Amino acid sequence: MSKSFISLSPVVLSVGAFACGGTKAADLDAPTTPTADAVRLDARLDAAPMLPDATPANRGSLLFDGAGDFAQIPGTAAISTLAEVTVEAWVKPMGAGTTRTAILEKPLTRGSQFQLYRENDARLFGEVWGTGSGTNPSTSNQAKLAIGTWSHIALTYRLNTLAIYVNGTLVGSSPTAEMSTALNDLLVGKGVDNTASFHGAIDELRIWNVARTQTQLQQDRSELLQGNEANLVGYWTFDEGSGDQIHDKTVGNNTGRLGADAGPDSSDPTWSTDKPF
Ligand SMILES: [Ca+2]
Ligand SMILES: [Ca+2]
Repeated sequence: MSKSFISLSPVVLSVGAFACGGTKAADLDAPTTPTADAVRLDARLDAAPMLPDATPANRGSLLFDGAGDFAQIPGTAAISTLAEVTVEAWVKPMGAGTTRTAILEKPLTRGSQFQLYRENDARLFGEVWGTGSGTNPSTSNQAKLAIGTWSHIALTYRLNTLAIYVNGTLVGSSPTAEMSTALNDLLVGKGVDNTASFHGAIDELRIWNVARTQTQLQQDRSELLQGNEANLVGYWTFDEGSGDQIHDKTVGNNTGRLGADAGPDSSDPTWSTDKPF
């Protein structure tokens, strides 16, 4: 019987013990110490490369160059025809950060159904527009979106009240007109006007058909979702890593695209392995 045979199999050892005639079965209950072979096996396992996570295989985000990069998501009824809404994402601004930059906008013919942007002094701004000219309530806050740091941002609207959050903290709230809706496409990384395109990374874009509570935002912001959560009507994780499409993990299956057209173009954001959590 070989040494390695004994070290790897106590059951076989009991057979071998009688075969060898020198060991009682009771000795098998005694504490054992690693054999040299077992130690070498452990060493090989320790040296083996780590396998990547199975699901999702390679998470990441989208990186916008601040020179026109954007993504566009079809304005389906599921993300447009809403009495309430929550829009949330993770953002990591880069560059000088001294100009007003769009983060996302769901435009109306005039104004925005909802919009989030970073003001030139780094404050987060949110807007929801009602019907009628000049009705463009907005809210702002003193919490600034730091350059080079991931921040979770959220906008909620319910019963003529708009609120915005940074990292789960309520940083602004104001009364609004009733939110207008339209089946216009959602723009990510750029706005329709008065804003520069976003420079930095964006990830984990989520749209809900209810105004989520602060507690809900805090609980889920650093957790991946399944896509089948109640009231979740759009969920883009930006984990594709290649190609021109961004996939919605909800039943809506609302596939968006990078840039100005369905193929590679100069306004495509680039895939990044950076991610907020
Ligand atoms: Ca991601
Ligand atoms: Ca494209």
